[in-house]
Amino acid sequence: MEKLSFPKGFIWGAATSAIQIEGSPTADGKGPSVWDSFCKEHPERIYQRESPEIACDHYKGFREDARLVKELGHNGYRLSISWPRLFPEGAGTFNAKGAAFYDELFDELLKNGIEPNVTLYHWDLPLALADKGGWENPETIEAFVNYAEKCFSLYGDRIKLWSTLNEPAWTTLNGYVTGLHPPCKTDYRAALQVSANFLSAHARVVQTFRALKLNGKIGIALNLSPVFPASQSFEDVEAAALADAVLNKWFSQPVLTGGFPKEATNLYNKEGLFPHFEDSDFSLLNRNDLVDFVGVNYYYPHYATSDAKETAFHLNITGDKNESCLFSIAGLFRFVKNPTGTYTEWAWEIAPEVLYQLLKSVHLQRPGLPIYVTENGIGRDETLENGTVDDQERINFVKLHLEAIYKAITEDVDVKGYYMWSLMDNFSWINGFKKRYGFLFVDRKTLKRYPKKSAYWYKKVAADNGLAAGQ
Ligand code: BGP
Repeated sequence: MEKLSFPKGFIWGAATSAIQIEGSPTADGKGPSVWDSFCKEHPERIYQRESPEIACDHYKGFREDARLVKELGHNGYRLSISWPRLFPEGAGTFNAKGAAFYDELFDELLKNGIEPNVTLYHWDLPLALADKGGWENPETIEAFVNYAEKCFSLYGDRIKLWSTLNEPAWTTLNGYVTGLHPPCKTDYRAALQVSANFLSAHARVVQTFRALKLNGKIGIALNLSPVFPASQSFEDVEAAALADAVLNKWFSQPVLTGGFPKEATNLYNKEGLFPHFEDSDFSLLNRNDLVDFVGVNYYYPHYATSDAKETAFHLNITGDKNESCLFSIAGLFRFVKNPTGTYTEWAWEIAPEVLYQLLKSVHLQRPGLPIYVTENGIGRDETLENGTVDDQERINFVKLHLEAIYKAITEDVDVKGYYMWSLMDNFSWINGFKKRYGFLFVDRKTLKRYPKKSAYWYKKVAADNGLAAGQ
Protein backbone atom coordinates (compact mmCIF):
# COMPACT_ATOMS: atom_id res chain seq x y z
CA MET A 1 0.00 0.00 0.00
CA GLU A 2 1.33 3.43 -0.92
CA LYS A 3 2.44 5.43 2.12
CA LEU A 4 1.54 9.11 2.15
CA SER A 5 4.59 10.66 3.81
CA PHE A 6 4.13 14.26 4.83
CA PRO A 7 6.99 16.78 4.76
CA LYS A 8 9.48 16.66 7.62
CA GLY A 9 8.39 18.92 10.48
CA PHE A 10 4.70 18.80 9.53
CA ILE A 11 2.55 19.94 12.44
CA TRP A 12 0.04 17.38 13.67
CA GLY A 13 -2.28 19.09 16.06
CA ALA A 14 -5.76 20.06 17.10
CA ALA A 15 -7.44 23.40 17.75
CA THR A 16 -9.56 25.02 20.45
CA SER A 17 -10.55 28.53 21.43
CA ALA A 18 -10.49 30.17 24.85
CA ILE A 19 -14.17 30.63 25.58
CA GLN A 20 -15.11 27.24 24.18
CA ILE A 21 -12.96 25.32 26.68
CA GLU A 22 -11.70 27.49 29.54
CA GLY A 23 -14.68 28.18 31.79
CA SER A 24 -13.93 30.30 34.91
CA PRO A 25 -15.43 33.43 33.35
CA THR A 26 -14.73 35.66 36.35
CA ALA A 27 -11.62 34.02 37.78
CA ASP A 28 -8.56 36.12 38.62
CA GLY A 29 -10.12 39.34 37.44
CA LYS A 30 -11.35 38.29 33.98
CA GLY A 31 -13.91 40.68 32.53
CA PRO A 32 -17.07 39.57 30.77
CA SER A 33 -17.02 38.92 27.04
CA VAL A 34 -19.85 39.45 24.64
CA TRP A 35 -20.49 35.68 24.53
CA ASP A 36 -20.70 35.43 28.34
CA SER A 37 -23.37 38.09 28.38
CA PHE A 38 -25.22 36.86 25.25
CA CYS A 39 -25.61 33.38 26.74
CA LYS A 40 -26.93 34.85 29.99
CA GLU A 41 -29.32 37.25 28.33
CA HIS A 42 -30.55 35.00 25.53
CA PRO A 43 -30.36 31.41 26.71
CA GLU A 44 -33.26 30.58 24.39
CA ARG A 45 -30.99 31.17 21.40
CA ILE A 46 -28.60 28.42 22.40
CA TYR A 47 -29.41 24.76 21.99
CA GLN A 48 -30.63 23.41 25.34
CA ARG A 49 -29.91 26.82 26.91
CA GLU A 50 -26.25 25.90 27.43
CA SER A 51 -23.52 28.37 28.28
CA PRO A 52 -19.71 28.48 28.25
CA GLU A 53 -19.61 29.16 31.99
CA ILE A 54 -17.96 25.85 32.79
CA ALA A 55 -17.11 24.70 29.27
CA CYS A 56 -14.32 22.10 29.77
CA ASP A 57 -12.89 23.72 32.90
CA HIS A 58 -9.59 23.98 31.09
CA TYR A 59 -8.63 27.11 33.04
CA LYS A 60 -8.21 24.90 36.08
CA GLY A 61 -7.11 21.72 34.32
CA PHE A 62 -4.72 23.09 31.71
CA ARG A 63 -1.69 21.17 32.97
CA GLU A 64 -3.47 17.87 32.62
CA ASP A 65 -4.72 18.93 29.17
CA ALA A 66 -1.19 19.80 28.05
CA ARG A 67 -0.09 16.39 29.27
CA LEU A 68 -2.92 14.79 27.28
CA VAL A 69 -1.91 16.65 24.12
CA LYS A 70 1.55 15.20 24.49
CA GLU A 71 0.19 11.75 25.22
CA LEU A 72 -1.89 11.95 22.04
CA GLY A 73 1.35 12.47 20.12
CA HIS A 74 0.61 15.97 18.80
CA ASN A 75 3.53 18.30 18.07
CA GLY A 76 1.37 21.44 17.73
CA TYR A 77 -1.71 22.98 19.26
CA ARG A 78 -3.83 25.90 18.09
CA LEU A 79 -5.49 27.94 20.84
CA SER A 80 -6.63 31.47 21.49
CA ILE A 81 -5.96 34.04 24.18
CA SER A 82 -8.97 35.50 25.93
CA TRP A 83 -8.74 39.27 25.46
CA PRO A 84 -10.94 40.02 28.54
CA ARG A 85 -8.61 37.98 30.76
CA LEU A 86 -5.75 40.37 29.94
CA PHE A 87 -7.84 43.52 29.66
CA PRO A 88 -11.08 43.04 31.60
CA GLU A 89 -12.52 46.15 29.95
CA GLY A 90 -10.88 45.61 26.61
CA ALA A 91 -8.57 48.59 27.05
CA GLY A 92 -6.96 50.41 29.94
CA THR A 93 -6.26 48.37 33.05
CA PHE A 94 -4.09 45.34 32.42
CA ASN A 95 -4.81 42.20 34.45
CA ALA A 96 -1.50 40.49 35.21
CA LYS A 97 -3.21 37.48 36.80
CA GLY A 98 -5.08 36.69 33.59
CA ALA A 99 -1.86 37.02 31.61
CA ALA A 100 -0.08 34.67 34.01
CA PHE A 101 -2.46 31.87 33.01
CA TYR A 102 -1.17 31.94 29.41
CA ASP A 103 2.42 32.23 30.62
CA GLU A 104 2.00 28.97 32.46
CA LEU A 105 0.00 27.33 29.70
CA PHE A 106 2.57 28.18 27.01
CA ASP A 107 5.43 26.99 29.21
CA GLU A 108 3.60 23.77 29.91
CA LEU A 109 2.99 23.15 26.20
CA LEU A 110 6.56 23.96 25.22
CA LYS A 111 7.91 21.78 28.01
CA ASN A 112 5.88 18.94 26.46
CA GLY A 113 7.31 19.58 22.99
CA ILE A 114 4.11 21.14 21.63
CA GLU A 115 4.40 24.22 19.40
CA PRO A 116 1.56 26.65 20.15
CA ASN A 117 -0.20 28.47 17.30
CA VAL A 118 -1.85 31.39 19.04
CA THR A 119 -4.92 33.26 17.84
CA LEU A 120 -5.41 36.70 19.34
CA TYR A 121 -9.13 37.00 18.70
CA HIS A 122 -11.56 34.10 18.57
CA TRP A 123 -14.79 36.07 19.06
CA ASP A 124 -14.74 36.74 22.82
CA LEU A 125 -14.86 40.51 22.53
CA PRO A 126 -14.68 42.28 25.91
CA LEU A 127 -18.20 43.36 26.81
CA ALA A 128 -17.08 46.88 27.73
CA LEU A 129 -16.01 47.40 24.11
CA ALA A 130 -19.19 45.78 22.78
CA ASP A 131 -21.17 48.28 24.85
CA LYS A 132 -19.40 51.09 23.00
CA GLY A 133 -20.28 49.75 19.55
CA GLY A 134 -17.94 46.77 19.38
CA TRP A 135 -16.27 46.25 16.03
CA GLU A 136 -18.37 49.00 14.45
CA ASN A 137 -16.42 51.48 16.55
CA PRO A 138 -12.90 52.28 15.32
CA GLU A 139 -11.79 52.53 18.99
CA THR A 140 -12.04 48.74 19.08
CA ILE A 141 -9.33 48.54 16.42
CA GLU A 142 -7.05 50.67 18.60
CA ALA A 143 -7.81 48.58 21.67
CA PHE A 144 -7.11 45.39 19.71
CA VAL A 145 -3.74 46.68 18.52
CA ASN A 146 -2.77 47.57 22.11
CA TYR A 147 -3.88 44.18 23.38
CA ALA A 148 -1.97 42.43 20.58
CA GLU A 149 1.16 44.44 21.32
CA LYS A 150 0.92 43.43 24.97
CA CYS A 151 0.63 39.76 23.96
CA PHE A 152 3.68 40.09 21.72
CA SER A 153 5.69 41.67 24.51
CA LEU A 154 4.57 39.06 27.05
CA TYR A 155 4.84 35.90 24.97
CA GLY A 156 6.73 36.85 21.81
CA ASP A 157 9.91 35.27 23.13
CA ARG A 158 8.27 31.82 23.03
CA ILE A 159 5.43 31.92 20.52
CA LYS A 160 6.50 31.41 16.94
CA LEU A 161 3.09 31.26 15.25
CA TRP A 162 0.48 33.97 15.67
CA SER A 163 -2.88 34.52 14.03
CA THR A 164 -4.61 37.86 14.37
CA LEU A 165 -8.29 36.97 13.89
CA ASN A 166 -10.30 33.81 13.68
CA GLU A 167 -12.81 33.74 10.84
CA PRO A 168 -13.63 37.42 10.48
CA ALA A 169 -16.10 36.48 7.72
CA TRP A 170 -18.12 34.04 9.80
CA THR A 171 -18.30 36.28 12.83
CA THR A 172 -19.28 39.31 10.71
CA LEU A 173 -21.90 37.27 8.90
CA ASN A 174 -23.51 35.86 12.01
CA GLY A 175 -23.13 38.95 14.18
CA TYR A 176 -24.48 41.42 11.62
CA VAL A 177 -26.30 39.65 8.77
CA THR A 178 -28.00 36.49 10.03
CA GLY A 179 -28.22 37.85 13.58
CA LEU A 180 -27.52 34.41 15.03
CA HIS A 181 -24.45 35.43 17.04
CA PRO A 182 -23.94 38.50 19.24
CA PRO A 183 -24.59 41.37 18.74
CA CYS A 184 -27.49 39.77 16.78
CA LYS A 185 -27.85 42.55 14.24
CA THR A 186 -29.25 42.29 10.74
CA ASP A 187 -27.74 45.39 9.19
CA TYR A 188 -25.71 45.26 5.97
CA ARG A 189 -24.11 48.66 6.53
CA ALA A 190 -22.91 47.68 10.00
CA ALA A 191 -21.73 44.32 8.66
CA LEU A 192 -19.57 45.95 6.02
CA GLN A 193 -18.10 48.48 8.44
CA VAL A 194 -17.27 45.66 10.84
CA SER A 195 -15.63 43.67 8.03
CA ALA A 196 -13.55 46.73 7.13
CA ASN A 197 -12.58 47.27 10.77
CA PHE A 198 -11.54 43.63 11.11
CA LEU A 199 -9.34 43.94 8.05
CA SER A 200 -7.83 47.19 9.29
CA ALA A 201 -7.22 45.64 12.70
CA HIS A 202 -5.44 42.73 11.05
CA ALA A 203 -3.29 45.05 8.95
CA ARG A 204 -2.30 47.24 11.88
CA VAL A 205 -1.48 44.31 14.16
CA VAL A 206 0.75 42.81 11.48
CA GLN A 207 2.59 46.15 11.21
CA THR A 208 2.98 46.24 14.99
CA PHE A 209 4.28 42.70 15.04
CA ARG A 210 6.80 43.39 12.28
CA ALA A 211 8.05 46.54 14.00
CA LEU A 212 8.94 44.47 17.06
CA LYS A 213 11.19 42.24 14.93
CA LEU A 214 10.20 39.12 16.82
CA ASN A 215 11.36 35.72 15.82
CA GLY A 216 7.95 34.46 14.74
CA LYS A 217 5.39 34.41 11.95
CA ILE A 218 2.02 36.04 11.77
CA GLY A 219 -1.09 35.20 9.76
CA ILE A 220 -4.86 35.04 9.99
CA ALA A 221 -7.33 32.14 10.17
CA LEU A 222 -9.92 32.49 7.42
CA ASN A 223 -13.05 30.40 7.00
CA LEU A 224 -13.06 29.61 3.32
CA SER A 225 -16.08 27.81 1.89
CA PRO A 226 -15.70 27.55 -1.89
CA VAL A 227 -18.90 28.40 -3.75
CA PHE A 228 -19.98 26.41 -6.81
CA PRO A 229 -22.88 27.28 -9.10
CA ALA A 230 -25.89 25.03 -8.51
CA SER A 231 -26.29 24.75 -12.29
CA GLN A 232 -24.29 25.87 -15.31
CA SER A 233 -26.83 28.61 -16.14
CA PHE A 234 -25.31 32.05 -16.61
CA GLU A 235 -27.33 33.36 -13.65
CA ASP A 236 -26.18 30.68 -11.25
CA VAL A 237 -22.57 31.04 -12.34
CA GLU A 238 -22.83 34.77 -11.63
CA ALA A 239 -24.58 34.19 -8.30
CA ALA A 240 -21.81 31.79 -7.22
CA ALA A 241 -19.09 34.29 -8.19
CA LEU A 242 -20.86 37.00 -6.22
CA ALA A 243 -21.34 34.80 -3.15
CA ASP A 244 -17.68 33.79 -3.32
CA ALA A 245 -16.63 37.45 -3.52
CA VAL A 246 -18.85 38.54 -0.62
CA LEU A 247 -18.20 35.64 1.75
CA ASN A 248 -14.65 34.57 0.92
CA LYS A 249 -12.66 36.94 -1.29
CA TRP A 250 -13.73 40.12 0.50
CA PHE A 251 -11.64 38.82 3.41
CA SER A 252 -9.01 36.70 1.67
CA GLN A 253 -8.01 38.94 -1.24
CA PRO A 254 -6.80 41.94 0.82
CA VAL A 255 -4.59 39.71 2.95
CA LEU A 256 -3.39 37.32 0.25
CA THR A 257 -2.77 39.53 -2.75
CA GLY A 258 -3.95 42.98 -1.75
CA GLY A 259 -7.05 44.69 -3.13
CA PHE A 260 -10.72 43.83 -3.04
CA PRO A 261 -12.80 41.58 -5.31
CA LYS A 262 -14.53 43.50 -8.07
CA GLU A 263 -17.91 41.70 -7.79
CA ALA A 264 -18.27 42.74 -4.14
CA THR A 265 -16.82 46.21 -4.66
CA ASN A 266 -19.25 46.92 -7.51
CA LEU A 267 -22.20 45.71 -5.47
CA TYR A 268 -21.29 47.73 -2.38
CA ASN A 269 -20.63 50.85 -4.43
CA LYS A 270 -23.93 50.44 -6.27
CA GLU A 271 -25.81 50.09 -2.97
CA GLY A 272 -23.88 52.94 -1.35
CA LEU A 273 -22.55 50.50 1.24
CA PHE A 274 -18.81 50.53 0.61
CA PRO A 275 -17.35 50.87 4.12
CA HIS A 276 -15.01 53.54 5.39
CA PHE A 277 -11.30 52.73 5.66
CA GLU A 278 -8.61 55.05 6.97
CA ASP A 279 -6.35 55.88 4.00
CA SER A 280 -3.35 54.29 5.68
CA ASP A 281 -5.26 51.04 6.31
CA PHE A 282 -6.64 51.00 2.79
CA SER A 283 -3.20 51.29 1.30
CA LEU A 284 -1.89 48.48 3.52
CA LEU A 285 -4.80 46.31 2.38
CA ASN A 286 -3.92 46.97 -1.21
CA ARG A 287 -0.40 45.62 -0.79
CA ASN A 288 0.42 41.94 -0.57
CA ASP A 289 2.52 41.64 2.56
CA LEU A 290 -0.05 41.21 5.28
CA VAL A 291 0.60 37.56 6.11
CA ASP A 292 3.60 35.28 6.63
CA PHE A 293 1.23 32.34 6.39
CA VAL A 294 -2.49 31.82 6.03
CA GLY A 295 -4.66 29.65 8.22
CA VAL A 296 -7.42 27.89 6.33
CA ASN A 297 -10.50 26.79 8.27
CA TYR A 298 -12.41 24.45 6.01
CA TYR A 299 -15.62 22.57 6.77
CA TYR A 300 -17.83 22.51 3.65
CA PRO A 301 -18.51 24.13 0.27
CA HIS A 302 -21.63 25.98 -0.93
CA TYR A 303 -23.79 25.66 -4.05
CA ALA A 304 -25.40 28.89 -5.16
CA THR A 305 -28.45 29.66 -7.23
CA SER A 306 -29.56 33.09 -8.38
CA ASP A 307 -33.15 32.25 -7.49
CA ALA A 308 -33.25 34.06 -4.13
CA LYS A 309 -36.69 35.51 -3.52
CA GLU A 310 -36.42 36.11 0.21
CA THR A 311 -33.80 36.93 2.79
CA ALA A 312 -33.72 34.10 5.30
CA PHE A 313 -31.15 32.25 7.36
CA HIS A 314 -31.32 29.11 9.41
CA LEU A 315 -28.58 27.05 10.99
CA ASN A 316 -29.25 23.48 12.07
CA ILE A 317 -28.39 23.56 15.78
CA THR A 318 -30.29 20.43 16.82
CA GLY A 319 -28.40 17.74 14.93
CA ASP A 320 -31.66 16.51 13.43
CA LYS A 321 -30.60 15.24 10.04
CA ASN A 322 -33.91 16.23 8.44
CA GLU A 323 -33.37 19.87 9.31
CA SER A 324 -31.57 21.78 6.56
CA CYS A 325 -29.59 24.98 6.80
CA LEU A 326 -30.98 27.99 4.99
CA PHE A 327 -29.04 30.89 3.50
CA SER A 328 -30.73 33.25 1.09
CA ILE A 329 -30.20 36.94 0.35
CA ALA A 330 -33.05 38.26 -1.77
CA GLY A 331 -32.01 39.20 -5.28
CA LEU A 332 -28.42 38.03 -4.82
CA PHE A 333 -27.94 34.34 -4.10
CA ARG A 334 -29.32 31.37 -2.23
CA PHE A 335 -27.50 28.24 -1.17
CA VAL A 336 -28.99 24.86 -2.00
CA LYS A 337 -28.09 21.32 -1.05
CA ASN A 338 -25.81 19.27 -3.24
CA PRO A 339 -28.15 16.52 -4.46
CA THR A 340 -25.30 14.02 -4.57
CA GLY A 341 -23.57 15.24 -1.40
CA THR A 342 -23.08 13.44 1.91
CA TYR A 343 -24.08 15.50 4.93
CA THR A 344 -23.38 15.42 8.67
CA GLU A 345 -26.22 15.31 11.20
CA TRP A 346 -25.92 19.12 11.40
CA ALA A 347 -26.39 19.37 7.62
CA TRP A 348 -22.81 20.30 6.73
CA GLU A 349 -21.61 18.67 3.53
CA ILE A 350 -18.58 16.40 3.70
CA ALA A 351 -16.51 17.27 0.63
CA PRO A 352 -12.80 16.58 1.12
CA GLU A 353 -11.91 17.00 -2.56
CA VAL A 354 -12.93 20.64 -2.24
CA LEU A 355 -10.18 21.15 0.36
CA TYR A 356 -7.66 20.11 -2.29
CA GLN A 357 -9.12 22.64 -4.73
CA LEU A 358 -9.16 25.32 -2.07
CA LEU A 359 -5.51 24.79 -1.13
CA LYS A 360 -4.56 24.89 -4.81
CA SER A 361 -6.45 28.12 -5.31
CA VAL A 362 -4.78 29.80 -2.31
CA HIS A 363 -1.45 28.68 -3.73
CA LEU A 364 -2.33 30.11 -7.14
CA GLN A 365 -3.22 33.43 -5.56
CA ARG A 366 -0.03 33.58 -3.47
CA PRO A 367 2.41 31.00 -4.81
CA GLY A 368 4.64 29.61 -2.10
CA LEU A 369 2.75 31.11 0.83
CA PRO A 370 2.86 28.69 3.77
CA ILE A 371 -0.58 27.39 4.68
CA TYR A 372 -1.80 25.78 7.87
CA VAL A 373 -5.16 24.04 7.93
CA THR A 374 -6.14 25.73 11.17
CA GLU A 375 -9.55 24.02 11.47
CA ASN A 376 -11.28 21.04 9.90
CA GLY A 377 -13.45 18.49 11.61
CA ILE A 378 -16.83 16.89 12.04
CA GLY A 379 -19.46 17.52 14.70
CA ARG A 380 -21.24 14.39 15.92
CA ASP A 381 -23.71 13.35 18.59
CA GLU A 382 -21.67 10.86 20.60
CA THR A 383 -21.89 8.75 23.73
CA LEU A 384 -19.23 7.06 25.75
CA GLU A 385 -19.06 3.27 25.61
CA ASN A 386 -16.53 1.29 27.60
CA GLY A 387 -14.46 4.38 28.25
CA THR A 388 -14.17 5.50 24.62
CA VAL A 389 -16.15 6.52 21.54
CA ASP A 390 -16.12 4.51 18.35
CA ASP A 391 -15.93 7.50 16.00
CA GLN A 392 -14.91 5.70 12.84
CA GLU A 393 -16.83 8.38 10.94
CA ARG A 394 -14.40 11.02 12.24
CA ILE A 395 -11.42 8.84 11.29
CA ASN A 396 -12.83 8.56 7.75
CA PHE A 397 -13.46 12.29 7.63
CA VAL A 398 -9.97 13.28 8.78
CA LYS A 399 -8.30 10.67 6.61
CA LEU A 400 -10.02 11.89 3.45
CA HIS A 401 -9.09 15.49 4.25
CA LEU A 402 -5.48 14.52 4.96
CA GLU A 403 -5.36 12.74 1.61
CA ALA A 404 -6.63 15.92 -0.04
CA ILE A 405 -3.90 17.92 1.73
CA TYR A 406 -1.28 15.40 0.72
CA LYS A 407 -2.34 15.67 -2.91
CA ALA A 408 -1.96 19.44 -2.75
CA ILE A 409 1.48 19.09 -1.13
CA THR A 410 2.63 16.81 -3.95
CA GLU A 411 1.64 19.63 -6.32
CA ASP A 412 3.89 22.12 -4.51
CA VAL A 413 1.35 23.69 -2.18
CA ASP A 414 3.25 24.48 1.02
CA VAL A 415 0.90 23.08 3.67
CA LYS A 416 2.80 23.05 6.93
CA GLY A 417 0.32 21.69 9.42
CA TYR A 418 -3.12 20.37 10.25
CA TYR A 419 -5.12 21.27 13.35
CA MET A 420 -8.21 19.10 13.68
CA TRP A 421 -11.19 20.85 15.22
CA SER A 422 -11.09 20.05 18.02
CA LEU A 423 -8.81 18.76 20.73
CA MET A 424 -11.79 18.12 22.99
CA ASP A 425 -15.58 18.34 22.85
CA ASN A 426 -16.43 21.91 23.72
CA PHE A 427 -18.99 24.71 23.76
CA SER A 428 -20.11 24.73 20.14
CA TRP A 429 -21.54 28.28 20.22
CA ILE A 430 -25.29 28.23 19.56
CA ASN A 431 -25.16 24.43 19.20
CA GLY A 432 -24.39 24.10 22.91
CA PHE A 433 -22.67 20.81 23.78
CA LYS A 434 -24.55 18.16 21.82
CA LYS A 435 -22.38 18.72 18.74
CA ARG A 436 -19.11 17.05 19.66
CA TYR A 437 -15.91 17.66 17.73
CA GLY A 438 -13.09 16.39 19.93
CA PHE A 439 -10.39 13.79 19.82
CA LEU A 440 -11.18 13.74 23.54
CA PHE A 441 -14.70 12.98 24.70
CA VAL A 442 -15.61 15.28 27.58
CA ASP A 443 -18.11 13.82 30.03
CA ARG A 444 -20.47 16.72 30.76
CA LYS A 445 -21.11 15.55 34.33
CA THR A 446 -17.57 14.86 35.50
CA LEU A 447 -15.68 16.83 32.81
CA LYS A 448 -13.32 13.88 32.59
CA ARG A 449 -11.61 13.44 29.20
CA TYR A 450 -11.62 10.10 27.33
CA PRO A 451 -9.62 9.61 24.11
CA LYS A 452 -11.88 8.52 21.26
CA LYS A 453 -10.88 5.89 18.72
CA SER A 454 -9.89 8.73 16.36
CA ALA A 455 -7.38 10.02 18.94
CA TYR A 456 -5.47 6.74 18.87
CA TRP A 457 -5.67 6.59 15.08
CA TYR A 458 -4.34 10.16 14.74
CA LYS A 459 -1.56 9.43 17.22
CA LYS A 460 -0.27 6.78 14.86
CA VAL A 461 -0.59 9.09 11.85
CA ALA A 462 1.44 11.74 13.71
CA ALA A 463 4.05 9.18 14.80
CA ASP A 464 4.36 7.91 11.21
CA ASN A 465 4.28 11.48 9.84
CA GLY A 466 1.70 10.29 7.35
CA LEU A 467 -0.69 7.52 6.51
CA ALA A 468 -1.03 4.57 4.26
CA ALA A 469 -3.47 5.23 1.39
CA GLY A 470 -6.69 3.38 2.01
CA GLN A 471 -5.69 2.74 5.66
C1 BGP B 1 -15.57 27.53 13.36
C2 BGP B 1 -15.11 28.19 14.65
C3 BGP B 1 -14.83 27.24 15.77
C4 BGP B 1 -15.74 26.04 15.82
C5 BGP B 1 -16.07 25.45 14.47
C6 BGP B 1 -17.22 24.49 14.46
O1 BGP B 1 -16.37 28.42 12.65
O2 BGP B 1 -13.93 28.91 14.40
O3 BGP B 1 -14.79 27.97 16.95
O4 BGP B 1 -16.75 26.16 16.71
O5 BGP B 1 -16.38 26.42 13.51
O6 BGP B 1 -18.42 25.21 14.40
P1 BGP B 1 -19.64 24.95 15.32
O7 BGP B 1 -19.07 24.78 16.70
O8 BGP B 1 -20.51 26.15 15.22
O9 BGP B 1 -20.29 23.73 14.80
